[in-house]
Amino acid sequence: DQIGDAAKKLGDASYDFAKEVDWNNGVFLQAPGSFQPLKALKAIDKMIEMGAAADPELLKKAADAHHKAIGSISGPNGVTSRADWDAVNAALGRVVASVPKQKVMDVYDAVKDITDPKVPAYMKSLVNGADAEKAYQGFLEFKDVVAANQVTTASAAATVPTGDKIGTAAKALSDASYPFIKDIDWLSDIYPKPLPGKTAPETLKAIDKMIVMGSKMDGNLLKAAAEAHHKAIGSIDATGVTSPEDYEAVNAALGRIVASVPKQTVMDVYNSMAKIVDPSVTNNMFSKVSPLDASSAAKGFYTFKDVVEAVQ
Ligand code: DGD
Ligand code: CLA
Ligand code: PID
Ligand code: PID
Ligand code: PID
Ligand code: PID
Ligand code: PID
Ligand code: PID
Repeated sequence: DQIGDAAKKLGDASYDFAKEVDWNNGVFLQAPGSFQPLKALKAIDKMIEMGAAADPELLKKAADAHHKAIGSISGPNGVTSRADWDAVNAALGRVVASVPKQKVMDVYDAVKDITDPKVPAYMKSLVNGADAEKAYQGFLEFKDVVAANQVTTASAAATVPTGDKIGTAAKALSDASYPFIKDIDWLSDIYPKPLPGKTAPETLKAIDKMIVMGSKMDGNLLKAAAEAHHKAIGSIDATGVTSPEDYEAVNAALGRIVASVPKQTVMDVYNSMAKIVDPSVTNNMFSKVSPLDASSAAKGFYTFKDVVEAVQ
């Protein structure tokens, strides 16, 4: 297709730049400017809306392309192969073309709003500047091909199951865990801190398992989960906490996407995360909330998971 061909040209223009970026640099975990959690949440909300509008099949293929690209990483900078670099660009270009232009621009504008204007120049200063400019020129040509292949109307909303066992169980889980949710400091700057003692390649392994799980999920249910998060973001209070009803809808939606993949795929995520999350992290989280609320939430989760497993 045209986007695939254009991605090869983009690769010619951008792979030198890709090789020069230190993908293992911890700076990429930081907010791109001052820490503004509520504004950042707005930007993420725009990404969620764009994700929910995208073609689920093309999202899956993009996830697969990333999984494959992780498998061909080499060298100290963590760069993927030339062929996989091109495949990721092509897959993302197709995702972008599957949503109306305005949804893409809304993400750009919202991210711009939390990005310090000095950030792009700083990024450029870490690589060969001429190669960055060549890559950007390639991106400008690529985006014209994407725009020429772009849909103009958004896809239909997801179908949300009703009266299913997971929906019923989500009510009980939400009642048991909402007090805990209210105890958590959602606006804290602790969450974007690096995991103690873990390198980027180690962390990427666990993220790879999530990418694999995402790719196996039912596309309609994943879209429904994105829509539930978007709605929940719309009802947050000043501390960042969503309403009980929207919280329940998020739990139900997430239970359903978990049930749509094999148990082992879920356990692969859990086990790979358990390897990189030191018990000190969990204990620190626990120390900041009411222990009774946390254990009620945990009990609720362990009951919920049996219902999920039964329909999995
Ligand atoms: C950049 C963009 C990269 C900066 C990286 C910031 C992104 C951080 C994302 C953090 C979000 C949080 C997500 C994670 C959450 C974690 C949860 C726990 O360097 C601009 C200005 C605005 C920059 C900010 C907006 C970037 C938006 C990027 C997309 C958002 C996506 C995604 C997020 C991430 C998550 C993914 C899953 O646009 O951009 C560089 C540009 O900066 C440079 O400016 C451009 C002008 O816009 C353009 O008009 C033009 O002037 C150009 O061109 C210069 O510069 C000139 C000529 O016109 C060209 O023809 C050519 O010759 C060129 O020069 C060659 O040099
Ligand atoms: Mg990504 C984007 C890393 C998994 C879906 N992703 C980005 C970039 C960053 C990144 C490179 C955001 C920061 C930025 O804009 O830099 N993703 C990244 C990693 C992983 C991952 C490390 C780990 C596996 N992503 C992942 C998965 C999905 C996505 C699983 C779902 C399938 N990701 C996704 C989308 C988008 C990203 C939809 C974006 O739109 C965003 C992005 O790239 O926006 C431009 C700048 C970007 C780069 C350095 C990448 C190359 C960009 C072009 C080809 C050349 C460079 C031009 C110029 C020099 C700089 C960019 C200017 C900009 C205005 C265009
Ligand atoms: C400028 C000036 C003009 C020239 C110009 C110009 C540049 C405009 C630009 C630009 C626009 C632009 C847009 C970009 C958009 C990036 C969008 C990224 C979206 C990320 C998402 C992440 C996610 C997911 C995901 C799916 C999940 C939801 C999420 C489900 C259902 C200024 C050059 C024209 C870069 C969507 C993918 C996993 C949230 O206009 O003179 O330069 O860049 O998890 O959804 O699972
Ligand atoms: C524009 C203007 C509108 C019209 C429009 C428009 C276009 C927007 C577009 C577009 C946005 C867009 C985004 C693309 C992003 C590509 C990002 C590629 C990332 C590749 C990576 C590869 C890799 C790896 C990996 C992980 C490793 C690092 C690597 C570590 C830690 C402008 C059409 C709406 C194409 C990250 C995955 C293995 C490098 O908005 O008018 O057209 O395209 O090895 O991580 O090692
Ligand atoms: C400039 C002027 C214009 C011309 C121009 C220009 C240059 C702009 C540039 C540039 C922008 C730019 C951006 C780059 C972005 C790279 C993003 C990389 C993201 C990598 C990640 C990696 C990771 C992980 C991971 C998970 C870990 C955290 C991490 C935990 C819990 C100035 C040329 C346009 C290079 C996200 C995945 C392992 C961080 O604009 O005229 O030159 O470069 O380790 O999670 O640990
Ligand atoms: C233990 C001991 C026994 C008792 C027991 C026990 C506990 C086991 C547990 C547990 C398992 C477990 C699993 C959990 C799994 C969580 C998985 C999260 C996945 C996240 C994903 C994120 C993503 C996306 C997304 C889609 C994108 C890709 C991504 C596309 C196509 C120890 C109690 C049985 C909690 C998938 C969603 C946006 C990456 O066994 O005696 O306690 O918890 O962006 O994909 O867009
Ligand atoms: C298990 C054992 C196997 C069998 C199995 C199994 C089950 C795994 C499961 C499962 C995992 C799972 C995960 C669930 C997670 C629910 C998470 C809910 C999150 C809700 C949030 C709501 C909100 C917001 C929001 C953003 C705001 C904060 C809030 C800010 C900054 C165990 C079956 C495989 C259900 C976060 C979105 C508005 C609070 O593996 O043997 O069954 O379920 O307002 O952000 O303000
Ligand atoms: C213990 C012992 C057992 C019993 C038990 C127990 C307790 C465990 C616990 C607990 C675990 C736990 C975990 C918690 C996790 C909270 C995670 C919150 C994440 C929030 C985020 C917010 C954000 C943003 C956002 C984007 C911004 C960055 C942020 C940018 C660029 C010990 C009870 C089981 C509470 C990610 C979204 C706005 C950070 O196990 O016997 O009690 O709690 O602002 O992006 O700025």
